[in-house]
Amino acid sequence: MHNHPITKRKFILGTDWWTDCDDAVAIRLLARAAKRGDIDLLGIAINACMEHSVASLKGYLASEGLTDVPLGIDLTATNPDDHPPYQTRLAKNLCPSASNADAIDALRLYRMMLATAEAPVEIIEIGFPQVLAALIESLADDVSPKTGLELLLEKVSKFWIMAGKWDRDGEKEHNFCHNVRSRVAAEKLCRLCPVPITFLGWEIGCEVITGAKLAKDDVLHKILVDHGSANGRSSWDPMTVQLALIGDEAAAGYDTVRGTARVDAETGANYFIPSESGSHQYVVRNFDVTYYENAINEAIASRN
Ligand SMILES: [Ca+2]
Repeated sequence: MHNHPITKRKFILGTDWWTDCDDAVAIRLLARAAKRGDIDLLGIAINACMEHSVASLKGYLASEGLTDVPLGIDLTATNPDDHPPYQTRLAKNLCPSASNADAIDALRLYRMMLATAEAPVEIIEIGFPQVLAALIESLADDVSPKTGLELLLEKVSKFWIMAGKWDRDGEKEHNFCHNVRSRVAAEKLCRLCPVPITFLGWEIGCEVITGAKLAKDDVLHKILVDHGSANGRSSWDPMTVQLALIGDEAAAGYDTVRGTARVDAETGANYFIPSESGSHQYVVRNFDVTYYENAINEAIASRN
């Protein structure tokens, strides 16, 4: 008799891991799924760069029981004026010897993982889009003789992206609008991405507040406190990760609108043209906010 191992779904996460704390809530969801063995977490690429970016994420992942997740960072995406207190605390307490030099270049991480992984891989993005745009436009290099487009077409089945505001045309959301790089990259991402994208927009996560019920000694609780969100935080990033982990928009509690998304490279404003043949979708909540709050709070609950 043959044992047929169940193929685990494989994910690469992109995160800004910046001043906000919803990335940390999202990463707990992903880390727990990986720790349980439900998924393979191939790597995490950080697309904002501060003094303690890598050390704080390494420390946080270690506290979640993950010590061998490959990390990448975009060292050019500097935010030298930002010193999120949660990052300083995590780095100091959990990974004092690490630095940003302990991660490889974020684009290289994507290309390495896609070159070696078996298809299908799914990409989750809860930060800025410049590394994904660079991946789409990347050429053959020492990592792979294939272009980024070829790697994506061969290996990636789906993008799950927190970005945009889709309840009205012409809206501006932070991940797309952050700076010139993110605006230009967002336009390219929407125009050139060769695989389907499901977007979770700002309007979906804003009123969904999670993380208020954690134990006082939980690392994630301290992150929320450091951010000034002891009573919970909007759930843009955790809802996106939860949606990706469930892997089916309807099963995760959403309707979808299919069509083609576009971003204005100058302003960062996003637009959507509905169509049956479009390769983009954005989600619309099917239930009351408490449905999503309860699902996430349960999945991130502190352990004794
Ligand atoms: Ca984020």
